[in-house]
Amino acid sequence: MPLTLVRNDITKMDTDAIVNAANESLLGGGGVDGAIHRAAGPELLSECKTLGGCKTGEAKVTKGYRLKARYVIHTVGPVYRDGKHGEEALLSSCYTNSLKAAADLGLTSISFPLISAGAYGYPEQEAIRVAVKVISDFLETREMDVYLVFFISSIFQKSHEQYPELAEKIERISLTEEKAVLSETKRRKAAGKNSFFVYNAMLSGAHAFREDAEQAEPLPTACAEADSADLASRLKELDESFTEMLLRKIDESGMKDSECYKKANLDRKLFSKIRSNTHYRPKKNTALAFAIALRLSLAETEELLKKAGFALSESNVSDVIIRYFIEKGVYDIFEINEALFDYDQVQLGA
Ligand code: AR6
Repeated sequence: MPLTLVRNDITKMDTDAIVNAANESLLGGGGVDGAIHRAAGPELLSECKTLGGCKTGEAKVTKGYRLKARYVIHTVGPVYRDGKHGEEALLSSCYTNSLKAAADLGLTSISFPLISAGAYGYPEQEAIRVAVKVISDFLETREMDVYLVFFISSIFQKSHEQYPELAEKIERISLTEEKAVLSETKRRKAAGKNSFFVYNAMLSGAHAFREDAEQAEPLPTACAEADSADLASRLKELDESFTEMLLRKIDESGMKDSECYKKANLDRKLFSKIRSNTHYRPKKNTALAFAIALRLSLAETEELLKKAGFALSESNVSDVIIRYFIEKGVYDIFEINEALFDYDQVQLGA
């Protein structure tokens, strides 16, 4: 799960480290800094007092005390003036130095808040762009589960403004879904059933991808019955499998395996499992992540999905978003994931 965007309070994140958007004194403050100190307890401030502050763009490590995270990595973002005072370079080095500190400690997971995007006034969309760029560059060469944690959901409205045609398509689906839910609720009421269905329907919409568990398909076994000879011979002539098509497409693209799974926002372990099993059955979002990494056309994406037993639907919000980006020729998985996140959909790869 290399980079995942989540809505949460960072103090609740169960990762090896969480990052604090601190100030140069490291003696606490408001915003995320205040929340982390409150949740970690007074021992955190005692340790911070021994560190002698921290310069803007740098990072210092303490223990996590009462937090779930074992470590807090304190970094100091720049105060935003007009974007012409080295703000981007300083903000980038906050992420780079925090990731480096985590890697030096041998950590495998880390959560970041949106550094500088609160009291320090960095424009939110710009701050997101810098964060995603530095983290994804880092993940090109390192393995780590990185979470970018958004506290207030309303700040993440980029997709609605940036892709108005997409917003329209999704609105149409939502209206159709709403109508279906309402009429099902009416029907259930008339039949004296409870409205649990509504809740369930909403959940299954948002988490549709999670339901199709990743698994190895059982190998076809020989059929003993004489009248199943035809079936047996068909099974022997199975078409190219998902794994076979994936490996072929990687070869054709000239990419290295590691380049491909990193572009797909996937980790090495999952890729090795797929590589070593010709009949591997991936989750739908894993298959889609590879389609994006390999810059497959819509037809090729459909073909790859079909091999894993899936299709792109016109009435599913995630599918409409992914189809939209493929049609536009946008194959940056992080840009697509931002839109999926914005519409409360499960992200690709992660
Ligand atoms: N979990 C996740 N994100 C949070 C949380 C939380 N609990 N609380 C706030 N945010 P800010 P800065 C988000 O102001 O801009 C402090 O006083 C918030 O919505 O905390 O780097 C320090 O001591 C925003 O998106 O940090 C410094 O003096 C992001 O975290 C100064 O503020 C950063 O907002 C640092 O300012």
